[in-house]
Amino acid sequence: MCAAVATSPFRIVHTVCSHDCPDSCGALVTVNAAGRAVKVQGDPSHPVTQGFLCGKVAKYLDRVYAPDRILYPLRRKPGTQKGPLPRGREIEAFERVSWDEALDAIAARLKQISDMYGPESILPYSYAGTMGVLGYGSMDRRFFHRMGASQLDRTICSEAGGVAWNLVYGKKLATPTEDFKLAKLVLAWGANIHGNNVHLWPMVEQARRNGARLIVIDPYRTRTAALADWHIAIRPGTDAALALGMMHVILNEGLEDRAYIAEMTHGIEQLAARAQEYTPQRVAAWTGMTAAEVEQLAREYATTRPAAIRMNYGMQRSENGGTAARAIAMLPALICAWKHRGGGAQLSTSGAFKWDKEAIERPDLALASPLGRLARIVNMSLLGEALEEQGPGNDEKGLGTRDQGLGIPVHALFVYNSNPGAVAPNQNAVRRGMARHDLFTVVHDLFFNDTTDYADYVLPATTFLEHTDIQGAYGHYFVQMSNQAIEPPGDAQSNVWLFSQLAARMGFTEECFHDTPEQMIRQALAIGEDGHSANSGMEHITFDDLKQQGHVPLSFHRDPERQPFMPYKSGPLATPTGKIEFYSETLAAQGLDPLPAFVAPIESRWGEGAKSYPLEFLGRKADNYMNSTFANLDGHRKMEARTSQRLEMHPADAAARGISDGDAVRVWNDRGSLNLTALMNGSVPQGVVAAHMDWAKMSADGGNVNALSSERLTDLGAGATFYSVLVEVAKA
Ligand SMILES: Nc1nc2c(c(=O)[nH]1)N[C@H]1C(S)=C(S)[C@@H](COP(=O)(O)OP(=O)(O)OC[C@H]3O[C@@H](n4cnc5c(=O)[nH]c(N)nc54)[C@H](O)[C@@H]3O)O[C@H]1N2
Ligand SMILES: Nc1nc2c(c(=O)[nH]1)N[C@H]1C(S)=C(S)[C@@H](COP(=O)(O)OP(=O)(O)OC[C@H]3O[C@@H](n4cnc5c(=O)[nH]c(N)nc54)[C@H](O)[C@@H]3O)O[C@H]1N2
Ligand code: SF4
Ligand SMILES: [Mo]
Repeated sequence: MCAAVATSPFRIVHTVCSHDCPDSCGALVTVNAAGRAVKVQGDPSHPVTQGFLCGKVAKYLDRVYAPDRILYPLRRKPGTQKGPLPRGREIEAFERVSWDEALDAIAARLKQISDMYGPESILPYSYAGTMGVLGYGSMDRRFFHRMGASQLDRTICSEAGGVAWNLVYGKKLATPTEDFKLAKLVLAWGANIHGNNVHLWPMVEQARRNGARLIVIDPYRTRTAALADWHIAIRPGTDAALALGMMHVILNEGLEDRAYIAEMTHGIEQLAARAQEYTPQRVAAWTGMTAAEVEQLAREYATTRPAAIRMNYGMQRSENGGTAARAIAMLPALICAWKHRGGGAQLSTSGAFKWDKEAIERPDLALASPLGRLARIVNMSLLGEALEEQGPGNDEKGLGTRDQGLGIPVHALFVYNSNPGAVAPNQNAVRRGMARHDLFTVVHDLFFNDTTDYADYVLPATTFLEHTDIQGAYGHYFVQMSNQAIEPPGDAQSNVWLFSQLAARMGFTEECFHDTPEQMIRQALAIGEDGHSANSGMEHITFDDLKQQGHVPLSFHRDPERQPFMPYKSGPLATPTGKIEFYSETLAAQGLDPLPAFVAPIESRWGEGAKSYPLEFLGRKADNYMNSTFANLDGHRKMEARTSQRLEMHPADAAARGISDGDAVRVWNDRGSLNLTALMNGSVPQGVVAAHMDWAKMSADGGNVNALSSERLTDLGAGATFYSVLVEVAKA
């Protein structure tokens, strides 16, 4: 792909958009003779990218060449306070140092902390700033395992739904994205396709041209909902009730596929008994729908072939979101939507990518750490608790985080690929923790943000144009090579480089710390003597082919027309019974309900807290940012201006509080408070208010939506509950 026309002064390099998005687009970067990227475009030969990028990444050079990119390692000036710094003037709190100085000092401090408090007092904090296999988790994992640092349970996004899906199906496989074009009914369930997963949209449009209907189940009127045939503005956290109500109707009306159920599933009798409790009337009372609507949805779903559900992670960031996802995941099994090409469901395709994780992460290195074993695990969704409750003076409370209770306070926080100051729940607790004077904090990122304000060292990171990586996806079935297109600006360095350098400074002598990105890509692919990958589904892939072709489908998706991939059409599955599990012995053994049930979230209109805080708050993602990424760029902010710093309200809730459109309002709960401007645009049902994620430091009062979110965890997977939040609102 690096081939260029002989006479052209331009090179075109195949890269992969590494942002945390299901689409993992193939992106072609045009580089001029001076080595500057001049254009980024979607790969037209990639069947899912189809030659276009989303609005955020189409403007990517604004990010790559942003004048405020961090270009050099920085050390906090002595005497400066940790905490919010005025935007644009962050640099005043730091002084430039060389990489050598920074690496020596960081390694020395980490050693000291490890010796004094034990290595588990060091907490790495990372998520999916890059989804590249190397950048997401490779040299960093080796480094922290070898050191004996705490392990991080990466629960902030998709754990509840992931655990739920695996309980039902054993493995995260899904209807191929391209096949949605064959559906006659698409149910977007807690899935903002147009905003978050835009490369599915052309498939949905094609399906609709062939007569398909699009139904959106989302409390918020997203761009997707606005374009739907039917938008069901379900009340937050009530999806399990709706799914069970649909089962009730399907089973009572005999719309299920009995042969498939008998052959492929486990526990139908128990599920049917449970579903009997969920009459359309009861479901209507919880969800805010009418009983007739519940019936209509169930009938339409069960009688249309092929029917495809795009469930995304929105509905599972709720207290009982695991069960909701589990119940929804069962629907296609009940009617055997998996039997028809273009039917089924997609939560994630990630289970199909079998990288050699042992080789790239090297958990065995933990045996060489001072601990001599794998370290404790800290849940990233409890960062505030982990930092606050374990701080000095709180030691008598003892025992670590809720996860393991090892009783070792966190003394060093190493942040990369994430911006916890903006994205982690209970922001005020997180920030109190990060402001601890005795906490040593390193942040590796591209811009000054809500987290760098608390750093002792800020290190400059690279964009996907500036390093080499390999990537899978959670919304398609292609392995892709991302080639380095340009030199990093200033002294910016990749994650792989950073952790291999730090390993040397720590005196780690294992060979693997010298591995180059190419060697690590070969390890991830488990390239054997014959040049082919030994990973299941990748056996046909060679390093050179991948390098040359840019993207290669997984083996089962090579010839979709003649051999379409239809997961779960036949068994056996990777569940304990080998079947699709309606009833889970695994959950029963843990003392949990083996069947799905609707339990109202504690933070919902049915909870005690609703007396003081009667409104359900959705702190949602912005269509034009990627979580907190891009919010610092003017062009992206302009695209987001309509809803930026707004509190979207239903006119009845506003009127009850004497609030008019455009009024300054305060929204608060026990955890925090935000000042926003009321916006009545028909986006939310009564009882629900919504605001978009921004940088805390971009707002007048220095907080974002996570000032309101809680550290309560989901029912399955111990994930974050960003969408189970109660608030009150008043005119400011
Ligand atoms: N533009 C853009 N794209 C993104 C991102 C971004 O920030 N911006 N983030 C990326 C990331 S990290 C992820 S994980 C993916 C996936 O992202 P999703 O999980 O799909 O994203 P969300 O927008 O959080 O949730 C989808 C929808 O669920 C709705 N929702 C909230 N609560 C409920 C509920 O109780 N029930 C139902 N039915 N719906 C509910 C929300 O209003 C939202 O419109 O998107 C990725 N793509
Ligand atoms: N209220 C609310 N909170 C949420 C959500 C929500 O919907 N509502 N969504 C949640 C979800 S689903 C997720 S996934 C999380 C996402 O949370 P994060 O993973 O923290 O996502 P981002 O905000 O995109 O921050 C990623 C950071 O990594 C940096 N980065 C990018 N590439 C690299 C690299 O190669 N190296 C290094 N060192 N850094 C890099 C970026 O500049 C950016 O600052 O947020 C969660 N928080
Ligand atoms: S953010 Fe998603 S849609 Fe946009 S370019 Fe990246 S992978 Fe594609
Ligand atoms: Mo996410």
